[in-house]
Amino acid sequence: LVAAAAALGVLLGPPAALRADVVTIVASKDATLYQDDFGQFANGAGEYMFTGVNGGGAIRRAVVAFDLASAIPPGSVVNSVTITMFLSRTRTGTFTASFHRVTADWGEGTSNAGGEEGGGAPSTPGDATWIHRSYNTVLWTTPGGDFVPTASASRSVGSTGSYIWSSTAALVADVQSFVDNPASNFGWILLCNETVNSTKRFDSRTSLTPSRRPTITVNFTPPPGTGACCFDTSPCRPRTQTDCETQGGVFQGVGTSCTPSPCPPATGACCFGNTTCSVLTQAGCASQGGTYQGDYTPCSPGLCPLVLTPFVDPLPRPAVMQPDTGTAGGAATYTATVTEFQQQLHRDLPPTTVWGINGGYPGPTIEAGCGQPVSVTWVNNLRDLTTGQLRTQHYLPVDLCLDGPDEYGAAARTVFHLHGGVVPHDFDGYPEYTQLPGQQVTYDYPNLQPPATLWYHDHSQGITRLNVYMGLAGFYLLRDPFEQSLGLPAGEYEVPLAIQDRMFNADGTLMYHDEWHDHFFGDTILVNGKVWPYLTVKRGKYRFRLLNGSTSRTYTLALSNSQFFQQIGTEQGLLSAPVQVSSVTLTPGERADIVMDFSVYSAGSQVTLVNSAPAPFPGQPDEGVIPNVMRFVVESATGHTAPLPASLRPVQAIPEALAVRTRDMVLRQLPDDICGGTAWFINGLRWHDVVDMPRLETVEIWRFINRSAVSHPMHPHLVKFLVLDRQVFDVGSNDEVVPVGPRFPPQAGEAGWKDTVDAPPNMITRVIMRFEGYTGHFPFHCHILEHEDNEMMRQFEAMPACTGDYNADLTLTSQDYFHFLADFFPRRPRSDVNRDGRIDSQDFFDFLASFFSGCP
Ligand SMILES: [Cu+2]
Repeated sequence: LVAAAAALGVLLGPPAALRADVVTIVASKDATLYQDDFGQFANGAGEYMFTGVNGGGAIRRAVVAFDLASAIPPGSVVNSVTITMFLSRTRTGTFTASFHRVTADWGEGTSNAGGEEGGGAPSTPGDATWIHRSYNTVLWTTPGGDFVPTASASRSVGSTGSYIWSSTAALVADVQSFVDNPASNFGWILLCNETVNSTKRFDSRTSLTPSRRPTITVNFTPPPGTGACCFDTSPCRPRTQTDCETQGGVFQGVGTSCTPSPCPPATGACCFGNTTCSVLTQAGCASQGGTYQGDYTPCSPGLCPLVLTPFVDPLPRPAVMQPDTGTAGGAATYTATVTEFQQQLHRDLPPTTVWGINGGYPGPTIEAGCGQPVSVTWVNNLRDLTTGQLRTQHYLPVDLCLDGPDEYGAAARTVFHLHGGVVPHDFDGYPEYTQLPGQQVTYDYPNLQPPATLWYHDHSQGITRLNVYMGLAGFYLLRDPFEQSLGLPAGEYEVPLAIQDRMFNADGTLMYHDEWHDHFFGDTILVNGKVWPYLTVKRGKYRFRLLNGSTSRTYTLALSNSQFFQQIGTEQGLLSAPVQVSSVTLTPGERADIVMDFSVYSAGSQVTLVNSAPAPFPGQPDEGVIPNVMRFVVESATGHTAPLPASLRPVQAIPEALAVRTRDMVLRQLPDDICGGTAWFINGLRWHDVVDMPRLETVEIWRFINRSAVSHPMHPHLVKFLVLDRQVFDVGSNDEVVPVGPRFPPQAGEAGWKDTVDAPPNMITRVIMRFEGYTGHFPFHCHILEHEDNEMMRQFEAMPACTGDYNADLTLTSQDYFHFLADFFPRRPRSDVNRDGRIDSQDFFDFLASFFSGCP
């Protein structure tokens, strides 16, 4: 027997010593259950997950699971378990966070909130949400997740950093049950104190920082007959010889252990800037100056970030648009043709497919003179670059649920709005009057308004953000002899700067969300279509027409040396006098006219235009900031050195007493009963709800009451306004807005004629304006393009002045009615005054009755 046993021993090798092994593995899935928004929101693919209660009183719970079966062979005995999480963002306070075993399976979809991720994103199929185990087919038995009431592990979590939940008997029992029965492994749910504001944000398994991903470390004793098994693409694991070889590993012998690993050192993807990737060991990657992406990560496409060096490309100056007839700067006609083409947006980027006007992104600048009409024929000639055929589909993914695409699908529609222009309704770029590829329209711009830094951009219903992102924007500079007599820097010393953020794929193509999101924030800043360019300047003054042409991003612009500069104008023209400032903040759509003096620098100096505005805005300091904008390189030549005039153009205040009406515009995010999730609303109404009918030749005060957490840059078409003041408010017990504290007047740089204004969160922003110009429907909207594309755009009807003379011949005749009706109804199929679905004579009567109501 002894001999037989010895023989058997020789046959099987030495008796397997039952040695403990240790594995650490990253989560295989994770998600956040957001209690708010009725289970419509999720964050399956996000970088973060949340637990605790947010400022609005809504609970968040994180769910996380680990693929233990692939790491721990069946029959193992679990000895100890720890879970490690990285807390990357937190409200002040220390709370107990507890893992509970989840008792039902759940999913992780492709939803990705972006930004700080606190609000989640619209759910995608398979997502776990507050009510769904798998959106939107399988529900939890109990909303908020099905889990064991007793915690398996708890600890307190306070400030940011790495936290380890120590081993407990319950945690060991959980893992043992997962190893014994892998089909029962649904992971854990992480609960935080749910009675107070306690939000904690942890990095998820898709964190961009691999060391911050959730991990579980299990100490276990593998069953007899197993040994270390080495793989090329995953770490050493205990296996039986048969299992090891079946799975493509190299068996190291019964009783061998993975702790320490006998296998060759791990390799993984190593990134070398500009998307180059090699599979190397961590040490090899470091020695070659690369960035290691983690053990066994493959070099998959898009893994390595694009690294673009700032300030290597000269700043492009948009060309001046050349007229077909007349002269640039005077009365003229133009053809502005929209096409698709490729343009190099940075030295190290492959050419990017963009849309532009007359071959340029941004489009060429239209130079115009006050009182000298300009006519522009806007031609939509968007063609697929590869086939040459007129586009039947947009270049970017179109969210078909939004107002506009719900009717027109993914068509590559365009329509141009002259932002800040006082323009008749028919030529204002009404969002529904879009042109398809192959179509064109001629707009007449009367230029009967003071000089201003105007800009043109696409305004197509529901796809404005996509069209502007593709490049459809340009300057329209309106001048008059008075302004030109002031001796401001001109010619080569006057430079328009269109500032926009973008994000690129590795192949140079523009990256944008597939579905509508609350915001889009790019990771690079372009000025006039170049990423982080530089401008060589002479030693003297430059006039910069700053435009924030971004979809969502706000900029607070300053010089890197904190040097002061002069602000001389706002959107709608010059200030009454130059204002010395150290920074200027521009929300999307806002412009500032500034003068910087480079005569104070020595030749060869460099000074950078930097940005410090968080995204979203106003947000938290440093959050989401892209600091670089562009750089100025000072050469030795002397430039424009004439002093600035002490006064510019007087700004005549409108007395508040002249206002005939105050309108409240409440800005809120609300559930969207059409597309699901939430959308942004003005007074809870939508585009087709036309209830605001200001009369021409009257003055009104509008109060933008922002009941949301982000700034909304509000822009009414047709009119210019003055900012009166801003005031904090509380919300009373009956949901009423109660102003508190003082009214803050606008800062000096904002005390001019404007057409777009920052309405900050939790404040009432009051503006005063005189309605002048033209009757008809005009949009007013938030200029965060994601917001205006999803309901934060409505329209007012500018009613005729109480003379009510449509022919302007000073007698009101039946001809006036005919003209008015002919103009009114053909364009407006939805203009059913009675809202009974039919347009009939009763509608005419009702309309005319309201038309002149309120007139003396
Ligand atoms: Cu907004």
